[in-house]
Amino acid sequence: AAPRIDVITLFPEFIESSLEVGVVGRAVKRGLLSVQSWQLRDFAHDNYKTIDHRPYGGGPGMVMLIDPLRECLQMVRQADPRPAHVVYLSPQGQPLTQAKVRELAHRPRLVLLCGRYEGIDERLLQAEVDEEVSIGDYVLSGGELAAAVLVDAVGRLQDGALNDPQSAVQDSFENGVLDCPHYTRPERHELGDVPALLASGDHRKIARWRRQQSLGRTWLRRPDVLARCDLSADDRQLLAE
Ligand code: 6GU
Repeated sequence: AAPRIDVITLFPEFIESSLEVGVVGRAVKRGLLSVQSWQLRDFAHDNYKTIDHRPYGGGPGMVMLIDPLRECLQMVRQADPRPAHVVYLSPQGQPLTQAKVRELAHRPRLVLLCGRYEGIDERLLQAEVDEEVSIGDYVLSGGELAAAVLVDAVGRLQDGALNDPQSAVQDSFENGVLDCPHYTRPERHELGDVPALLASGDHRKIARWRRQQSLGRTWLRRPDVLARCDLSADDRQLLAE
């Protein structure tokens, strides 16, 4: 069966609308990936559909209640017999990287918990969440955008999602460094010419040039990424040129 992602959220339309378009929308339509969203409010216990309350200890904002989330998760788990890997999207999580995306893309079942307000009662997180993930060092008003990011990054890696599977291998970060520059027609333009080497047909030289460009712009733009990369002797030579 295709991998399945369940998203627990107060804004299911948000997740659903992002699946109507693009590479991942097509992957879902082709049945390569199944994505289901769940309205947390449906699991509230009162007529007001309460899913949050004021924090113990005082302070601003609201905290999401344990029980609606727990009952929702129970239904989500029951909807498919495969064991679920539960991810909570929050700025306190581990940073999402392409390596993490690849790892999550191999899981048959993901459940994404989207928080709003100040967060979720810590006891629910301790009991039910396998890992906490952040999409970067800035604050969003809720986890939905982060969940959509994760669904997209994981979805495009599913077998058959990309028209050319080679394109996933070429991406920035897939080989540890940033992607090289790209050019298309026309070869000569008011804004500049395409580097002659790319039109030469010399595939060895082209591959070398691209690798050099990748390394060079990683050095300039993301020295942090380059520092964590183990470069070959050839790579070091290319960087030095
Ligand atoms: Cl996963 N959630 C929220 N609310 N803000 C974020 C985030 C997640 N990742 C970065 N900022």
